[in-house]
Amino acid sequence: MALNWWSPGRVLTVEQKQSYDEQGFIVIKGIVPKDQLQRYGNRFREICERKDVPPTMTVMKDVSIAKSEFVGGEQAITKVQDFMDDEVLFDYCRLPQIVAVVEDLIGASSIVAMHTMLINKPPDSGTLTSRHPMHQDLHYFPFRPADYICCAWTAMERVNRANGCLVVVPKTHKDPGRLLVHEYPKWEGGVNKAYHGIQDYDASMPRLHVEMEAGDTVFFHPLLIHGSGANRTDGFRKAISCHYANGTMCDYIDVSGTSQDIIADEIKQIAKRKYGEDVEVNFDDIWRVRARPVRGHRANL
Ligand SMILES: O=C(O)CCC(=O)C(=O)O
Repeated sequence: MALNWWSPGRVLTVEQKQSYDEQGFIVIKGIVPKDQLQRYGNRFREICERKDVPPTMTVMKDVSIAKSEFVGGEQAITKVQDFMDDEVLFDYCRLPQIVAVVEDLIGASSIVAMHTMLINKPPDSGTLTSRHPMHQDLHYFPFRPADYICCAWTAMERVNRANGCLVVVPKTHKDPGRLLVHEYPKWEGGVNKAYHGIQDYDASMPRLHVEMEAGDTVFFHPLLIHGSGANRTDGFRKAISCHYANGTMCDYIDVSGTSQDIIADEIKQIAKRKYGEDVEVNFDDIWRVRARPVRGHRANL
């Protein structure tokens, strides 16, 4: 089923769909209610205190804090990843208003939540490690086609340049080079685990700071170049996100021998540490374990 940008969606207008197709992203204002954001925030703080953390979840610390003396609570945690087995946080991925927009962008037959994150950007400790290098999310994924994958990223509080809002380079999802080569940036203060950036990133490309209010959501294409700046405020900048894929149109591909080898190896090492060094892990299976249908059946993924 080819995507049709010329007819209105269930919730999006033709203009909104075409804007996503042209720019690689679209912001929908006020789509997640404040009481839901509060629930997710409260649950995040419980997870920071290690309360009922599902075994499949990964809780990541900021590199500058991981190396230093003990810092507790939400000050130390940069990201909670793989919350597909968390009753409260996974509610975000099932929100009908989010799923309806995703259906309009990648097709309605089968929608699978593939990758879930709650990103907490604590006040930068002075090392600038709270930055997220410019990257394309497809670098992390062994499934295609890219046009049938979409991220929903919801601001949990006001996000702006000061606290490190998302920065995007519009239209880069259409570039002929498509998926670029990524590596760890050579930052003096270090960089967080698995935060790869584009190797030869051209900083002269016109970028846009996506300032949003709490509850606003940006939906973006997995080839769109994006990242985020340092949090130079005293507050925590939180966002919750889910990457969805169309489970009928997408299927796994073998990424070995491609520029994705570097991330596939790293993710397999992380999985081995979690599930046991003697467990042979395959990159597709790591994603199969994460995948949860939120509409229709699971199909290929
Ligand atoms: O929330 C952020 O600061 C950036 C998140 C991001 O781009 C990602 O995790 O891929």
